[in-house]
Amino acid sequence: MQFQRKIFLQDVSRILASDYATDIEHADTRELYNAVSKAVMAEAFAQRDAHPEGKRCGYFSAEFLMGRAIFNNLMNLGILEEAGQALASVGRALGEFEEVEDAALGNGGLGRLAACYLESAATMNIPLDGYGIRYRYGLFRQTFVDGYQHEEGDDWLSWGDPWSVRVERDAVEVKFADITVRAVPYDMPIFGYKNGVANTLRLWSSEPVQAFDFEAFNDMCGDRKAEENFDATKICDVLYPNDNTMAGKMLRLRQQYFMVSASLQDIVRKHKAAGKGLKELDKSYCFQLNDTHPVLAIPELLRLLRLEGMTFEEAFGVCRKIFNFTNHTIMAEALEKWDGLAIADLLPDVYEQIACCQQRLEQEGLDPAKYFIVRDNIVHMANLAIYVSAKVNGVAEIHTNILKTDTFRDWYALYPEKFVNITNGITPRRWLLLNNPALAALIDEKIGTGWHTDLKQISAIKPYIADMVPAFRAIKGENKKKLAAYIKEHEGVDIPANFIFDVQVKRLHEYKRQMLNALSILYFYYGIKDGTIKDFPPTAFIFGAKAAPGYYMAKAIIKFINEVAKLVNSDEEVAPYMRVVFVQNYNVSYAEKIVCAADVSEQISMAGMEASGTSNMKFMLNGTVTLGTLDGANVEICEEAGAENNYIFGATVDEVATIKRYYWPAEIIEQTPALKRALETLTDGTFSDETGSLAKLYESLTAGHAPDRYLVLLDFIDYVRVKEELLRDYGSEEFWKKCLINMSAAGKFSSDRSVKDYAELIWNL
Ligand code: 26W
Repeated sequence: MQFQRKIFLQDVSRILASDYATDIEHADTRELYNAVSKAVMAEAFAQRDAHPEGKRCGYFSAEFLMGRAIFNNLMNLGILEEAGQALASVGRALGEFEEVEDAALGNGGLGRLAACYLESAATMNIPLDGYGIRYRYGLFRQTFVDGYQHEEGDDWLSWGDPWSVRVERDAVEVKFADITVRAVPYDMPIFGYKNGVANTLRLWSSEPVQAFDFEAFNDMCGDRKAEENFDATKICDVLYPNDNTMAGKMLRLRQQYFMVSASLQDIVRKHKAAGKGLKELDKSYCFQLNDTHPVLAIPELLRLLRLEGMTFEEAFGVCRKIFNFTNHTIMAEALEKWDGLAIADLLPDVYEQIACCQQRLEQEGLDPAKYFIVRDNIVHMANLAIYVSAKVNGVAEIHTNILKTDTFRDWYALYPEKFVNITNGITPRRWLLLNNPALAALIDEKIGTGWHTDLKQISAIKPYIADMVPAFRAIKGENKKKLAAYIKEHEGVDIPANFIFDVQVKRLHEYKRQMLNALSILYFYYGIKDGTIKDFPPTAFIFGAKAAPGYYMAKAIIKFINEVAKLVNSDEEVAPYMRVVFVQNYNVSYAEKIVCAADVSEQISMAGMEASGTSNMKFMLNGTVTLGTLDGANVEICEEAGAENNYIFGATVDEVATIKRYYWPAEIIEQTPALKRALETLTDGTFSDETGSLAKLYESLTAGHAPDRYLVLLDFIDYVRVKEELLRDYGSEEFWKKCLINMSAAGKFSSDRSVKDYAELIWNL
């Protein structure tokens, strides 16, 4: 984008005057943020390139975890420096916008992946648009009170939403059995990196069909209308904070239908208005279903096409060409199943299409024990998606293999050609250029800038690795100082910047095994205290994670780690060796600060459980070694960078399968006194916990008919062995080279590569 300082400042001043009755000198941060953003939006619109004709893909997702837009947008428009200088020239600073709230319309990996894909598609000039929900409140804000997680509403719109445009003319009505609501789209441009491309993220907001009915309100019997108003806006009120667990709530079903119905009605209407026939809809569009959350799109499109006069078979044929399905987890509790009666009650016409799909499946004469969409009145959304989709994909090689051989093995036997793997990726713009400009500049200096949009080129850094170590260390050191200062300010904990930064940041889940990390910390702590561990390399153990508000064990683990932190950080004897901090409200913006400052990337899920992981890729790209299991994309990270340059431990997927059959952790505990000691802190009064949640945690690991579901205790010994080896390697020339080898081998994990794979293998764009 062309940038002229004078015009830019004039635009900002004019918006400040018209919208806020203020000027650059007096505007508060929020006012200035809105004015700057709107000025850039208007200019980007004025300078936009013509929209390319041709087939487009719609990425249907209940979540888009966009984070903060302003810095990324200025960067991608190529005006980050200029805008910063312009503001500085009038006594303001871009840095002020560090306060701006993230758009956290997603939970974790699945939502952030959608955001990376939109950015990469725009940068690769692939016509991909996102479709989702404009939640009034995003993922909750997390604080800790006495070590327990507290949740508050995430009022992200209080900062304004200058990057979205409300498109009144595209509003549609969405009908439920009991109520009709109006869906109004808000379009957010997704700018490609310095290429003039803007794709769209279209987020739907629900509103009452009629404007407020004052007469009905005055007339006290007007209850029905009042209720309608209430229900309509409620649909988009808040993002469900569950990650990996299905809750069969009617409101969630409404959200899912609302989003896909609005998107498809809009698309069908536009297609018809362009004078094209609906039998050719798949020539103009294809849709990617981001997990099962948007799978109601299938029966909804069937319904819409039949309303237009197509037969079921004709409509089914279109759907089978147009839809594709991505699975993001194999956890049984995450696979969505809806009560058929609930769907039939709320959406009778949609349910009818689901029933027709089931009937069609039955007519194929397949084994009904293996192939069903509706069984015992339960609708299995993944089965519906697989049956009707053209392509089904997993998100890392190991994950796709598990889908083929286990989770969906019967479907794979039936449709082997449907299943493909597309390994996840991350955008190197946000996750290196933006969050780690000094390291990016160092790479540019050695190999030029081609890697910005072709990450494979980063391998050209290999010959320079030995020379780069001092500069790399200096950059990492600076990033660590900044993070330490930020943590001091926000968490009140002192982290010496010369300590090793050992980091585990991701959603809190038992399968991700934050507990394993926590127990190892106690093991080191007591080892240092009783002298069995000598010269422990000074390490700061850093955690960040939100727990779903209803996930009891996850919240207990947060409490436990906060208690461990309190114990360690208040012990002067171990102060030279360790610190522990659990940062509050971990989000995209916090991740940007953490990822560039980490020395160790903890990716320690039980093998087979983490579909891919994407933070593992972010750390790798920023020159961090992985301490991890052979799970998800860790496997491919080792293939690319060499297992010898990472720290791998624990049972493999095959071992997990055999061990689980006879697993009994009591023996392990008895044979490992140091582990026993760490575990007993959960019950022996070391920590205060009036809720009894720590005792429950102890129970889940040691008691019941299936203790320690995720093999924390089984992998413990190997984990601490490899972890100690890593910490003792730290600081050697060899160690720094490992960091840089990982960075140089991260090419595969660009989401540019992922979206190109989708475009080629699935979307045929
Ligand atoms: C119905 C409730 C629910 C909500 C979210 C079920 C499942 C989910 C997601 C599938 C959870 C998720 O984010 N999965 C993660 O997806 C990432 C992107 O593919 C992967 O990298 C992670 O390994 C996977 O856990």
